[in-house]
Amino acid sequence: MATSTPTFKVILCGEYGVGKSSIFRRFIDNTFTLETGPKSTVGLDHAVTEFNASGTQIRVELWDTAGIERFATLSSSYFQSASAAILCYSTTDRQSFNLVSQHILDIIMHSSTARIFLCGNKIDLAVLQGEQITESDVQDFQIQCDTVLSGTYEISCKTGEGVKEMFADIAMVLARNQKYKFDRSLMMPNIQPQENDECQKSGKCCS
Ligand SMILES: Nc1nc2c(ncn2[C@@H]2O[C@H](COP(=O)(O)OP(=O)(O)O)[C@@H](O)[C@H]2O)c(=O)[nH]1
Ligand SMILES: [Mg+2]
Repeated sequence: MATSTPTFKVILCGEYGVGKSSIFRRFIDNTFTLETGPKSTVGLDHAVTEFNASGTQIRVELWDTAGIERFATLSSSYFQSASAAILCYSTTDRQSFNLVSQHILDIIMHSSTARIFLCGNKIDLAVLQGEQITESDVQDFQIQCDTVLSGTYEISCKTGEGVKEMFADIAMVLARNQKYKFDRSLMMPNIQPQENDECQKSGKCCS
């Protein structure tokens, strides 16, 4: 694995039980378990996978909360230098969707340059139980959030539907940022990063 391959830290956020560890498990080895809580924990707090996004090779380092959110608030180191956050809710749990805006505030407060991707999980259950969060709920929320969200997805960790596509799309957005930063540095090689330039320090771009 080439060490020059740019690495992006991506964190999983959202309420307990929405399926963050299940997304993490799909990311690691594309498996799924109906176990919950500590039993569903993979035993790692982060894992790395390489993506080829339209010819640009990048590494995504995905971080899971390991269930801490059930008992305590996440530490600021969890958010530190994150390039992106996958903010999850369950499509069958309205409360988890209602709390998304609170999580957005947390992410922005701790990691002002992280891109936020909204992910509705458990669409397989929505088919069986009737959808709690509809497409128009998500659209209304997107309008309220204006430019805060970089993407929205609906997935099922159980069936795997939409999971690979979501990661490929997030990798594409991150790779595009990287390419933009690289092109800009070629055009303006003499411009040095400012002391307080978060984007430059963390290797991210806020375009
Ligand atoms: N039916 C269904 N259950 C899911 C899905 N994703 C996760 N689960 C289940 O939801 C529960 C909580 O998932 P988990 O990944 O531990 O959530 P976390 O607390 O956010 O990490 C577990 O029992 C999972 O098996 C899904 O897409 N469909
Ligand atoms: Mg978990």
